[in-house]
Amino acid sequence: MESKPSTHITPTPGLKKSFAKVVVIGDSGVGKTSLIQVFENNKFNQTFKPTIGADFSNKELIVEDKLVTLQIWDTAGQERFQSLGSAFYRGADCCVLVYDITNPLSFANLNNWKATFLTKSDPKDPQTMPFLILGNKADEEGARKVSAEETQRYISQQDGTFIFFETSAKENKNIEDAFRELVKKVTFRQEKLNNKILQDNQNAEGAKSAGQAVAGNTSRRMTRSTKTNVVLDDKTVKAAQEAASQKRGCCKAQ
Ligand SMILES: Nc1nc2c(ncn2[C@@H]2O[C@H](COP(=O)(O)OP(=O)(O)OP(=O)(O)O)[C@@H](O)[C@H]2O)c(=O)[nH]1
Ligand SMILES: [Mg+2]
Repeated sequence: MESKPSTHITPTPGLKKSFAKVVVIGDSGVGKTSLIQVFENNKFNQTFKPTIGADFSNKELIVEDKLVTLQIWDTAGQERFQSLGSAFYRGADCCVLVYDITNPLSFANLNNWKATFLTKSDPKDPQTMPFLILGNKADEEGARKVSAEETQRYISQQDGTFIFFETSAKENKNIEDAFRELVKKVTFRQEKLNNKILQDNQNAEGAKSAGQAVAGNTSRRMTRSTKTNVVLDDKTVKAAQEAASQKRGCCKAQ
């Protein structure tokens, strides 16, 4: 595995920053490396040099009010490297699935790639994991074997978040647009997951404070929970009261 040079944007003051790990997978020869190189450096290479293991590089993009650093993992499509998977996939925020519109087998294999990705990356919330599907080599219209409708049909049968673009690394077609759409989905998901973590923490803190308050020293504890902005609903208070009374019951019995 090798790390490639990063492409940087000088940040404007006030711009929020975020980070996303992007894993690019698909059969060997579909154009994963080519798409990434065109996206990052606008360079297309006609010669096929299969990726060994995986490479990663950083690319910065400004999307809406955020400067997003994409850490893009370019993985090898060749079968002999598949046992290396987990380390590259772990912690991914999204997945780019690439097929070649002139190669039906590469399209048929998308489902296996997707399943492997979900198994190896083991995300917290697999249902909301964003997938970007790229039907590459769209410049080879005469040799097309997979229609856009077929891909749309495949997507309509899947659960989850899918974006689809036909791209050409050779003609630099749709690549940046596709990544921008992906970043929007990733950012949206990250915000939702962060809010959920925040909410869970607040609920836990709220239940803890309520339990302590009911167990004794009510006024001091309630002041503390007010300070941390914890809003206690009736259910939480009741659960805390029950927990506190059970604790007292247990202690009395001893
Ligand atoms: N016509 C055409 N050829 C392309 C396009 N993208 C890639 N290629 C060619 O397809 C071949 C394979 O491209 P790569 O990007 O190396 O494929 P890969 O998916 O990274 O393959 P592995 O690293 O083995 O997994 C190369 O010869 C590229 O020049 C495209 O959009 N159009
Ligand atoms: Mg490659």
